[in-house]
Amino acid sequence: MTDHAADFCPLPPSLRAERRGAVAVLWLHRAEKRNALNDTLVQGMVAFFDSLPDDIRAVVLAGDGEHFSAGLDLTELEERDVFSGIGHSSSWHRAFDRIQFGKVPVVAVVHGAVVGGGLELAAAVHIRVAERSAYYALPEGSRGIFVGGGGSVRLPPLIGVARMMDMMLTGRTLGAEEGQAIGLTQYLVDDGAGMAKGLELAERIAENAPFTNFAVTHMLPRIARADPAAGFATEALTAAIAQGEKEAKKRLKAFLEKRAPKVVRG
Ligand code: 1HE
Repeated sequence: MTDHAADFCPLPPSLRAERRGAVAVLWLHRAEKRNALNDTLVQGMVAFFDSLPDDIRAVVLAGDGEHFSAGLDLTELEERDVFSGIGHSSSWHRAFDRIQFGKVPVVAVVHGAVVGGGLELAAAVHIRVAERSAYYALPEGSRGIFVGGGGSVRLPPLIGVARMMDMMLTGRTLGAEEGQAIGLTQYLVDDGAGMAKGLELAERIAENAPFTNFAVTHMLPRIARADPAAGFATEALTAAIAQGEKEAKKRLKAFLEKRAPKVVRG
């Protein structure tokens, strides 16, 4: 891959970005510390997602080395008073929110250890691709801490409260096949094939109408959590706005004039 770091904002050495057409690839680039997430790295991700060039339509997030991420950098787990502890956890919430509710859809490619804050990070993206080496754990229990990167909000809808309790209380790890079977990941590929799959998906996503991608990533999760009456009303408004977009009219016309591809079984 060619390095086009100049396309993006300055990043800390623990992050590395590349452009592939309309897709940006962001690498956690701290393999010597198993991509442990320190504050500099987390704030670097905020800067990256906030300043994406307008022509970037999707992002792939991956980890260098043998593991996606070892989670919170435990060397930064200094003694904090309650108030600054809340501030620290909130800073992760804000950072991961920028990914989940950012400008474009994000695909994570995970492999090796996807643990603690690394799993919380993976839970904040829109599509997860796992290589067979991936395994998931929440070692916070054994470290005497608690999830603080939004895991208790984002993981239960993906894997269920009971499974999350089991992982946190007993240290149980899930393998890549288990993660795929329970819907934590959407794609499972052989080791080494994750980036190609992630790029293929991101390139497909980048072709969608930008408003549809916005509606799917920003509106759908909120509608899904709303009470049904508010959900139906919000869905109707979102649908009406989407169909009023020039891009939708162009795409519908192309289909009706037999210029657009049919839906075929993949
Ligand atoms: C680290 C970290 C880290 C590795 N913080 N430095 N996360 C954990 O409890 C997971 C802790 N890490 C591990 O269990 C293992 O490192 C791995 C299974 C991920 C990888 O094992 P391995 O054998 O490939 O690597 P290693 O020899 O254990 O680690 C290599 C180096 O990375 C070593 O540093 P070195 O200077 O001795 O070479 C490790 O100290 C360093 N390293 N993981 C800091 N996490 C917002 S709340 C979220 C709460 C959490 O995320 S809790 C979960 C924390």
